[in-house]
Amino acid sequence: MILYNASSSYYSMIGRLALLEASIPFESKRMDIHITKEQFTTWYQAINSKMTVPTLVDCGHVWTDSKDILKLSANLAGTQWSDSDPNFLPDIEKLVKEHYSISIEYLTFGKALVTIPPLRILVPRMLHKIIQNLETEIVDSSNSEAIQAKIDLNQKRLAYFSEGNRIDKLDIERNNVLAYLEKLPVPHNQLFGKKLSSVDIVTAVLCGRLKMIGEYGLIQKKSPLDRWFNNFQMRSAFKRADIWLSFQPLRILLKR
Ligand SMILES: N[C@@H](CCC(=O)N[C@@H](CS)C(=O)NCC(=O)O)C(=O)O
Repeated sequence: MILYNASSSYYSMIGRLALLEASIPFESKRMDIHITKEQFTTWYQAINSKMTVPTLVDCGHVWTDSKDILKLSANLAGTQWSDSDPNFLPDIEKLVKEHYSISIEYLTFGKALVTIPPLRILVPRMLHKIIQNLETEIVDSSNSEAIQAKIDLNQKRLAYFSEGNRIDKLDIERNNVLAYLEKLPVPHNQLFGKKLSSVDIVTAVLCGRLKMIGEYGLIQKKSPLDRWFNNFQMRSAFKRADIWLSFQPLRILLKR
């Protein structure tokens, strides 16, 4: 299996962690989605028309969403994960769905724009440029529907990041995270019993993101969830999955 992923990408982290925790061997192909923007290349569009990471490829089979990579990992992990327990599965599925309704992008960039003023000019400029390039590309592309969807998405991002009150919008995202965290079961070893579950995977990546953007304070110190995350960070798969706990701009510049 080949996992096309970007080191700093939240959903790539879910893909990496899920596969590693399920002991599924894969080859990692690191993508540069920030500087050369490899997600827009023709060769990558042929693999994933949505132009997002992660993408998992296995002998002609392609998974273009971290949700699907997570599901596949849970299936292949079988009884090693709590997802295989029918008593847990409905709650696991509900929480995974709730996790995916949090806008990680608005949370991450929203926080960055509040704390790093030059980004208030740079991010809209970068989005304008992406839209312009996509508008040129759409003219003779066979992937025009997906490119149009990407243009629309970037217009939406542009509006979000240039209009309204930044602090109020960040507060909305913080509240969404809090609402999710409050729904989690109190961890006993893992979140659903002794075994790992899909909810542990997405929550570990979410906690990592909160650390990275300086919002880990949303989790009470020494609470069961804080203890659970501290233990989770000791896991070998967590370390190998390269979950960013701090922002590493040099790696972005060096495309690693
Ligand atoms: N629903 C998708 C979302 C993937 C996604 O938005 N990935 C971001 C990186 S975290 C991306 O590829 N961004 C590049 C872009 O939109 O141009 C998933 O879970 O895989």
